[in-house]
Amino acid sequence: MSVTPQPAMPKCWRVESKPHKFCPGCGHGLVLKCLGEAIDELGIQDRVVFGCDIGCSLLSWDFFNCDSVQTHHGRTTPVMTGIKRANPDLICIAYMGDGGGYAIGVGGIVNAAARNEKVTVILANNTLYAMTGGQMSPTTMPGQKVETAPYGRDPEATGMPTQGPEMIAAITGAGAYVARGTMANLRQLKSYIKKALQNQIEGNGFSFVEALSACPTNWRTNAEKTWEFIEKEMPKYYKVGELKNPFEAKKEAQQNG
Ligand SMILES: Cc1ncc(C[n+]2csc(CCOP(=O)(O)OP(=O)(O)O)c2C)c(N)n1
Ligand code: SF4
Repeated sequence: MSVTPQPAMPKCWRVESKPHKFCPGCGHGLVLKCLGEAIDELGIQDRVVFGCDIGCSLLSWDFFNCDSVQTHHGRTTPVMTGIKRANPDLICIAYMGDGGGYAIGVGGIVNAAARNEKVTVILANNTLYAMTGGQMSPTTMPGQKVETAPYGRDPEATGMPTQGPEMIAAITGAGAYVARGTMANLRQLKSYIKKALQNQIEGNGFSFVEALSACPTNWRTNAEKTWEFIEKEMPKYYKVGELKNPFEAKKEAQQNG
């Protein structure tokens, strides 16, 4: 009898909710795969509370075999902060899009970051409001055509794209972990997410990872153009790398005696 090979899934993924509900080619599934593998490797599934926002991220409400909560738009960080403060042994993960995190939820993120709350925020930046049909978001790039800017984003009228990790790195104290990864480099993205979780496990401070993510449906791109956008267009405005790494800082301090 032949056995149909099954795709490898993280152990903490909820098999009953797969195949998932994202569009083909969507970046959310890849970011959540990195998160799932990081949870597995750290052995923290029983301690995780996963919170997702409104927007396409909410399609992950039943993604994991972990305690999960779906919040009002932009309110995931404060909800996770409350749960963490009530039970510091839990590992609280807030998952959202750029609209939820940098527009309607920016107050939640900025204040949690400024207080160095010991939660982990993972934000999928796909440069627009995807779930509602592709409107301009804070991370839409200059010249990028979206539903509410059909001639392209004009920075004179609407400003330059929000640089989330750069902003959060500037306002967090010692012990914060801040990075920007991309779905074009999943190994690296997973390592950033793993460090962001490890940082929470050690109780060092706020942890934040932005992931450059694709929305082929609203970008109206085929597979080739999607990769071109992710690999060539997004890095023009969004630099991939670690901005704050308390593990490195600790190592350097030890080396310097
Ligand atoms: C308070 C409030 N305002 C507006 C909306 C409508 N709304 C639902 S999803 C969404 C955009 C989500 O965009 P983003 O957070 O970037 O996530 P994505 O869908 O791109 O993953 C908006 C504006 C809402 N649900 N609640
Ligand atoms: S609309 Fe975009 S972000 Fe939403 S599920 Fe589809 S591809 Fe993903």
